[in-house]
Amino acid sequence: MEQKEPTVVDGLNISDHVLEIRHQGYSIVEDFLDGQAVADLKNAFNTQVPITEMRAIGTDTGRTWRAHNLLAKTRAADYLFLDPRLRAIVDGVIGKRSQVNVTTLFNVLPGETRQFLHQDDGLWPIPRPHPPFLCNALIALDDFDEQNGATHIVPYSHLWHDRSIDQSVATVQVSMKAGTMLLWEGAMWHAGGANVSADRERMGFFLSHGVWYLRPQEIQLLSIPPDVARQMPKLLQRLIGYHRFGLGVDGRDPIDVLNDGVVVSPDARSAAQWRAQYDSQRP
Ligand SMILES: O=C(O)CCC(=O)C(=O)O
Repeated sequence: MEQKEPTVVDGLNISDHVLEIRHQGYSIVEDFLDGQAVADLKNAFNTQVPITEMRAIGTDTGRTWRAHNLLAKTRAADYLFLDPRLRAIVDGVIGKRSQVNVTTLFNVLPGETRQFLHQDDGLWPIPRPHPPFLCNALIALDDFDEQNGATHIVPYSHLWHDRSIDQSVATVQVSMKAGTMLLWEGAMWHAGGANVSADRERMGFFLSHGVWYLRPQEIQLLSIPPDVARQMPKLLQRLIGYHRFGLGVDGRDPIDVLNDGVVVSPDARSAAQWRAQYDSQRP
């Protein structure tokens, strides 16, 4: 059988990562960001982004700070969504024309407890088995290790369509250096770990993509005001939901409508006007 050439983007073997995600549920891209990029993101997040305490997914200590809806709050991360390596992996896992599902910055402080194991695709009531429809990426902005609560994952569990999880199942904790990206298929069971370190925070940037035809968890079209969306590069506008689909907005490309605010087709006229035109053209 003829071997297909692997897809390589900016030196990264995309085919390998896509196959790993399909096969074992996750994959790890080392050195996805360099030290300067990590420092810039941390600085932007520490100074620009309003944070809330998260009490959910089995934790109620308030020791996790979270900011969602990041694309409404900072421009510092736009380029990550456009990164050709990330785009190629997402395309390979869930297909082309995906959209942003969730954007989250989190910082897990010492004293935080472990989350319960959960599947991110469980929010959509779609019977299993189903094709993968979420591709998640988590970029470490601090070194993650067992002390500060590195993410727990259950490899291969994205294929467990016929059983619910036993919360005491064996997990793997993903230790990774700042700048590394962990990717996983939305059906894989995972959980944030307990931060038992004395004084080490664990900051991460979570970007989740979904297929373009399901409602994203964060309604990007509402969460990001049009004034903000207008400043974005066109590809990012498509990714937050201004994608071409069916009739668009009265037949127009949603990006044209974002730019000019015209929601009624310029060709549209009342039936009386159309009738008058037909009548005037009648021989
Ligand atoms: O803390 C982590 O590493 C993962 C967090 C997570 O899965 C979540 O908050 O849904």
